[in-house]
Amino acid sequence: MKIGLLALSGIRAHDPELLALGLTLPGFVERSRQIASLPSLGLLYLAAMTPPGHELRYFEAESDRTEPAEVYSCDLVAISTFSAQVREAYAIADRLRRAGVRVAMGGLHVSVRPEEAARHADYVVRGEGEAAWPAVVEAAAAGAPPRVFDAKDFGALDVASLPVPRYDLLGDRPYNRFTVQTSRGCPWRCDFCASTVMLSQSYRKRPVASVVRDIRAVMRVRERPFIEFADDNTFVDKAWGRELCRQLAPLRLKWFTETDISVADDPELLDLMAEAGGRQVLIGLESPAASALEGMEMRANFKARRAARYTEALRRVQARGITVNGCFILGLDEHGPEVFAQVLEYARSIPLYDVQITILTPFPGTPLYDRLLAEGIIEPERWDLCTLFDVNYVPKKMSVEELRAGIRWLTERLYSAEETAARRKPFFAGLRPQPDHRPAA
Ligand code: B12
Repeated sequence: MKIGLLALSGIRAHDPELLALGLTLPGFVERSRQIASLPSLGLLYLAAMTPPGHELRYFEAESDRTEPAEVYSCDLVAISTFSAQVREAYAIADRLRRAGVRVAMGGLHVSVRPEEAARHADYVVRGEGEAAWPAVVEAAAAGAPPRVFDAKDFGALDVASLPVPRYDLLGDRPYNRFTVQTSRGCPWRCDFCASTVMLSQSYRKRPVASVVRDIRAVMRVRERPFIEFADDNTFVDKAWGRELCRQLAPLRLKWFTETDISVADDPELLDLMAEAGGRQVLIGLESPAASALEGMEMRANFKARRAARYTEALRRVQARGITVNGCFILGLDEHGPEVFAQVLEYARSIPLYDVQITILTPFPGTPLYDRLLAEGIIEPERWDLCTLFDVNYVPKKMSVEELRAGIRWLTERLYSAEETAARRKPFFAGLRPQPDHRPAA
């Protein structure tokens, strides 16, 4: 068969006023450009698991979010879904099926709404796709009837046996970053989190040698790549993290990752991260007021317990030349209209190179979604609004309009050229050797 892998990339947001603002603000535009064209790692993993004897092609949807004409020449097309683009994905799937092309769908969204996806796709996979994919290919080749496959029926996935993603299929598309996974899942369970924890609850680290092997495969496609680790939380295990960095150092990479504030507890790890090419870590600080963090992380109340020590921790990371992108969520239960000014003030008071603000988003499948649905304060099935920049629920202590206006107000201030420069200045100053650290003449 001819198998097409169709990725829907790019950024999604609908609030027209926020969009208009974003397009003019330097701090905002910069991050969007960096990430807008990451390839779909999930599809590259499926490609690597495809049984021999089939022809494989990787496609990106067009900039108007329609499918390229060549996908119609495929016998089977695999589409990966996030909630925000799932309606576009369904529309593409419907058109392909009308034209006689078989469609398989997987990814975070359809894993939690398989019955919805089954109305648009021949084959739907719940959970991590690697083990189920050969069975999907076999079903499509045999013209088997539509079916929902559950990863659980194919046994526990051993991350040590993951193949090298087929980066070679990306051809010479102009990606400015490449994704590699070092781990899957996260030991914490934040009620809003809609990342890999949705596919499999367990936290698993990959062997460091496999990560290095995959990066070498990226380097065959791009000699000096910038790597974005597509992990939920990279440095949970500090000893493993130190070993990872030791083995990354000789590759002379630059990389970005998401982790939690506990990296700052381990000075040796921080040194090794810097030596290994760590450029930025994205850390969820979530809220300026610790009270809003109470109970958010449901296993050990991790986030609320840490909040008091943020400043010192962030300083330790940035002193190594690794920038921190601190993330705040707006619209938590405890947040009233005063939160926007509080975040502005707080972000100014702590050492951060970049700031990310997003709106609390109940994604389907999360404990947050179920809670707000039970309370009757969510717009059900408005998946298009699951962008992190749009509002699909009624916050507890402010109106929807106050939340929308507040994020615009904060966006304008946090991402202005002056504010961005002022925020970054201490970072660069902090890198200069301090007088007491200079070697004696
Ligand atoms: C890289 C990334 C992107 C890239 C995606 C590139 C691409 N073309 O796919 C870019 C930058 C484009 C992106 C955009 C967005 N993203 Co994003 N992104 C990520 C990130 C950091 C890693 C995803 C990843 O690579 N995972 C690793 C792979 C291996 O896992 P996977 O994709 O889930 O694939 C596995 C299974 O799902 C399954 N599978 C997947 N597809 C298929 C298909 C078939 C046929 C089968 C059988 C199986 C299968 O098998 C795979 C292997 O096990 C995650 C955060 C995180 N830490 O996970 C957020 C994340 C996925 N993004 C998120 C969001 C909200 C967005 C945006 C809406 C943001 C915005 N406002 O624009 C947009 C979505 C727009 C769009 N185009 O879809 C949310 C999604 C939540 C949700 N449930 O929908 C996440 C979880 C972050 C978060 N804050 O919660 N993102």
